[in-house]
Amino acid sequence: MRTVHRTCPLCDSVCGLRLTLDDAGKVTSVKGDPDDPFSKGFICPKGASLGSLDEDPDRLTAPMVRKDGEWLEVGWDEAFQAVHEGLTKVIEEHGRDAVAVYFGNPTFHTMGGIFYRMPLTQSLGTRNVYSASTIDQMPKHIACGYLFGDTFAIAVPDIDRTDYLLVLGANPVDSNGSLCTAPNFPARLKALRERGGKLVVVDPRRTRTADLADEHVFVRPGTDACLLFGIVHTLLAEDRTSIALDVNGLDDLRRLAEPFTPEAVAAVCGVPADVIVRLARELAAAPTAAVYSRIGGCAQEFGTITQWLVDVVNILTGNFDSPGGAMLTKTAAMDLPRPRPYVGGQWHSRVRGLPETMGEFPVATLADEIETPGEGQVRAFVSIAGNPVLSAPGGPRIGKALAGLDFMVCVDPYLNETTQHANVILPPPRILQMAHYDLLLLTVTVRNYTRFSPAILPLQPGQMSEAEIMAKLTLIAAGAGPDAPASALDEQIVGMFLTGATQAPGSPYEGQDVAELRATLTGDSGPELMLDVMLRLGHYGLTLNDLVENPHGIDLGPLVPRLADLLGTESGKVELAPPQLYDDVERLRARLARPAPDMLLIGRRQRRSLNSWLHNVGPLAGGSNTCTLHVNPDDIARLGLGEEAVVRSANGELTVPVEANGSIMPGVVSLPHGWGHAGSTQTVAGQHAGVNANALTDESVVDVPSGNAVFNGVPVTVRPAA
Ligand SMILES: Nc1nc2c(c(=O)[nH]1)N[C@H]1C(S)=C(S)[C@@H](COP(=O)(O)OP(=O)(O)OC[C@H]3O[C@@H](n4cnc5c(=O)[nH]c(N)nc54)[C@H](O)[C@@H]3O)O[C@H]1N2
Ligand SMILES: Nc1nc2c(c(=O)[nH]1)N[C@H]1C(S)=C(S)[C@@H](COP(=O)(O)OP(=O)(O)OC[C@H]3O[C@@H](n4cnc5c(=O)[nH]c(N)nc54)[C@H](O)[C@@H]3O)O[C@H]1N2
Ligand code: SF4
Ligand SMILES: [Mo]
Repeated sequence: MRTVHRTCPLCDSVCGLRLTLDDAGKVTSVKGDPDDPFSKGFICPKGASLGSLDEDPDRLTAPMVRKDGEWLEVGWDEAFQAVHEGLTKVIEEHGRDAVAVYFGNPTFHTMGGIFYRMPLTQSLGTRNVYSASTIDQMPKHIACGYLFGDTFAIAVPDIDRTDYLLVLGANPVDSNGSLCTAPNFPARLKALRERGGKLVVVDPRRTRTADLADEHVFVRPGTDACLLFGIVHTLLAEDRTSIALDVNGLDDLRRLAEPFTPEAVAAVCGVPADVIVRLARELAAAPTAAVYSRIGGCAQEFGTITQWLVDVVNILTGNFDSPGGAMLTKTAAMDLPRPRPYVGGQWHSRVRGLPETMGEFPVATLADEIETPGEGQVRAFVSIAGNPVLSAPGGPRIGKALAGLDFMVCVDPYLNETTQHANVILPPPRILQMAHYDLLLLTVTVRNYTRFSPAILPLQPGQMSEAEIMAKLTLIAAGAGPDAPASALDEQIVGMFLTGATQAPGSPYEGQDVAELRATLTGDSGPELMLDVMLRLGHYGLTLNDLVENPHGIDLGPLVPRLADLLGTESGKVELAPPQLYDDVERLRARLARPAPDMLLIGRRQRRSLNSWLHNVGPLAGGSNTCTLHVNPDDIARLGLGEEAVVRSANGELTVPVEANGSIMPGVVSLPHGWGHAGSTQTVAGQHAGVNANALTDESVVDVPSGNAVFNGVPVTVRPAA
């Protein structure tokens, strides 16, 4: 028996875990790590089943190649040879844009995924780059790009010190938080109230987060932008602003907010005008306050305006970049390099002409690019840690499109709804065999904090680390062939990092010798060496070794104001009313006049689920973790619904079990996503298949500025199943 510690890699909360293993390396218990200064022993049911997940017998253990419809286990050499042949043929015959790449959510929870995302993208040299960002948080990036010139100037609510928290479209008690890394969210929310603060939740469902709040406000899905404009309008009209930053565009903001009086937006949002006015006054009057919004305020028709106005309210009330308000994390690793100021729409997608954002096209147009013939048609697909058939809007259509490709390769531990269409699947090893560092999630922590976890179990003969798999793919895409060693690429990347730092004016490494610096680095893999450089160049001058010596993590103190480090606008000021959003405000104004459809569909994250891929873990299955349609009892009576209902949208139709639920707003139904495993070879998931909610969502509708998918506020009709 031995006890080991590592960060949980599953969600954004980065909880420290304490695991015990037997001599054979089998996990015998998983508990929260009480010595982690940030998570302090917190654990959720998912983290607690990390052992079952890690040891899932359905995880792939060897590379798989599909020949004549049969899956065969092969060696790595043969697998990479097949990838080389498949990709090279498409590139030679149709050019690099004929290869599309997709990075799914777990890409950002593994070191191999994060550190090789850029190298792989660059070596593929295609414009067809897609990621889970455009089915998730792209509106937030774009809003910050326009406001602050920096797509990563994403502020988090200073939840441990704020006096007033307004949560719009997030349910952190079930999701454990997102773009706001705060282990044990429930305790932090309770503490807020215990110290006399106020918590308000705006959501079309009375969620478990709302249950902890002082006040819950129902909002009609997709109308938060109107509601926030009503708040902005009130703050400006009543002269309740206390702007503490150097801003541009206050008059333009006033003009844009003019039509959105509380009275004008009330009917659209379903929120009474006097409530909107009161929320504005409370936000202005609170000693400190923060507005926080996630998927409900991103993956909807006006996601970018919503996210923009979230920070506008934070700024107008004097609560941006100051303690107790919305603040920017000061990470241990150096800030990731990115172009500033942000410029979007540098090129456009071939079929629908949708603008590129942060170098990506919207996942909502992936199927168009695969299906539509012509110069630049996508014929090969590289999927890293993604399951777009279940997770992207119009998912079933993506499945059909993938089936018609010339070549497809996936890096994924499972044979699932997406990877079944691949020619080659390259499985990463077990979770406990991977070192862990949350390069991205640690940029949005509510305290400055860092933690690195070395691999707990060694790789066995015949296994390959995810980093090495990614490096090999990168080399193949770059034309170096299937036999080029991964280590050569690692050294090249580390060398580039160091050379850049020796040449950057003001860098701690300016003018130093690259070879000498390289000799000081430690780390057991390419990503670890890269991390060591990023830590050494970071804000605290830490090294990887410092992190190894502190296996429970290091508390780096409360958040401190740091907008000045990140602000990248041309004017050097915060752009309160970015001209790039004017057209979209017009689109929103038109929304004010649009009649509400009879029923609107929203999503629902389940506590013991994680997008599409934890449904095969026995201890998490069943109970509340099933795929049902939540319907308000009044709607059940009005529509005469029985045990099952037929839900129809512009895109598709599903028959689903009905679950009466008084906490959902009348006129709204909720279906969780990530289900639809019928016919799956995954034993447990196949038994609790559920249906694919994204058969109903519509890829032809996007949040215009970001191209983000619309999962919330989808017009549907609901009728009893025959
Ligand atoms: N209707 C609706 N749809 C939604 C949402 C919604 O709210 N409503 N939410 C959206 C959001 S926020 C997101 S982030 C997306 C997620 O969209 P995706 O990332 O496309 O989907 P996931 O279900 O997270 O799929 C993760 C894949 O990674 C694999 N995987 C797991 N661990 C590893 C690993 O360590 N390495 C590798 N290489 N692969 C691994 C899993 O087997 C699985 O195939 O879904 C979106 N879809
Ligand atoms: N248990 C669990 N945890 C997860 C995940 C999971 O699948 N399961 N996924 C992870 C991922 S990838 C992400 S991105 C995060 C997401 O983290 P969250 O955004 O906190 O999670 P959701 O449950 O999607 O919360 C969205 C909330 O918005 C509400 N909503 C829907 N439409 C609207 C609207 O138009 N306006 C408003 N105001 N509210 C609306 C929904 O009812 C829901 O309560 O969670 C992460 N954590
Ligand atoms: S909250 Fe997230 S990080 Fe923490 S134990 Fe649960 S799944 Fe893991
Ligand atoms: Mo997500």
